[in-house]
Amino acid sequence: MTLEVGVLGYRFMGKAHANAMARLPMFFPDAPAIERSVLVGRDEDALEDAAERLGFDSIATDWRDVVADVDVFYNLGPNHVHAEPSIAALEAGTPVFCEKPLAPTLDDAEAMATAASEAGDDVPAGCAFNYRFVPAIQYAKTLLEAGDLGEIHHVRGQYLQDWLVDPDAPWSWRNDEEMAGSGALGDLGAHTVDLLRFLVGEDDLAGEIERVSGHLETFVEERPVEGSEAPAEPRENEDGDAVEDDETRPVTVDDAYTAQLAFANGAMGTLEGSRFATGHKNDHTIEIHGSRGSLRFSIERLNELEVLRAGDRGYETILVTDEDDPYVDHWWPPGHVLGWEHTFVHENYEFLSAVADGESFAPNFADGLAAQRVLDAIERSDERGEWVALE
Ligand code: SOE
Repeated sequence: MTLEVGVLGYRFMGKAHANAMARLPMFFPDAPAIERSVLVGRDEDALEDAAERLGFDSIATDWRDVVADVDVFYNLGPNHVHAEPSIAALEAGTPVFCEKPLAPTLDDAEAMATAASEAGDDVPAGCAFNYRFVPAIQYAKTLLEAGDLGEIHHVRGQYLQDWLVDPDAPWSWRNDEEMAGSGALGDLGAHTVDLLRFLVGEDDLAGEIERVSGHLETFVEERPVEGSEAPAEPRENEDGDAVEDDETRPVTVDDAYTAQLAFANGAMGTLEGSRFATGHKNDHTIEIHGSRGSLRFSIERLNELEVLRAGDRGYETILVTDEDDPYVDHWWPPGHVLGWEHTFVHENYEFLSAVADGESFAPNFADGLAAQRVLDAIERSDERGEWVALE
């Protein structure tokens, strides 16, 4: 059977997932057969063009016409359109793959997780935390699970970008609280929190995150609108008339955040995410220190894992490109490195296989919600100026 896939969104994430789907039959011959059936968006001309480039058979300008008719629905739109279409799809029994953060608000994330659990385990609802699918990260997880690092004391996660350090960088939906929910916190922090949960939260190494302390900052309060990445929502005045674009729009989310975490088993965590880290383009770094060793990973060197065992005088850099490393046998001989886009191929392979087999998939909406709870608590902690416990 060929799975007909409907995809909402055709910009950055639309391209990343369409590329992944196109690679699947070439490199993962046991992946289920899929058809890039329908691409969904609002602007018909832009959609036509994107559907042609990204290999979709047809277009639709209303997701309501699509979610029940396809075999799988991908929600790759801005955060404020994650909840309604995803819930409608799940209510129709259609599996959903939704980009991160799961939703702009905790309420939306809770509603989405409820819809997913009501749809049942044979209707997978995945949250696209693609960094779980880096071979070096999965290798790190096997070391942690084997107890190689011992008792976990410190976890550190930094996600540094600099695309907003220029005050004239254009405004986009990512700068708007209603559309994005939060800024660096949700966009970058969601990845970091999920990776730490994946690496040390499961298997009871560090346990759940129990308390957080957060600090959020907005450095530039308004930005020019022109050339923004996605068209802003059309705005209306109180009488419902369209309002012309201003020259600038306010930035209503954080540009950067920091947080401290306390884990159930006593481990301490520090997090940082910024769009103002000059010179850092997409630098997602994870460090973990245990009683028997430490490890270090950065997405800008995603084929490598640095490992230090107690007694060593420095880190050993392991190139995670051997045939028996996760996913590598599908690609090139050892040493022929993989890139960022491969993480999307791996997650699409796992998700679509789960759909075809009617099996559960992780990371799922419950994982998306768990990350959202941490982000929400970090935001509340910043507002209150005190540590906040997670319920
Ligand atoms: C933008 O900050 C962004 O594209 C994120 O939205 C992605 O999730 C991350 O992988 C790269 O940076």
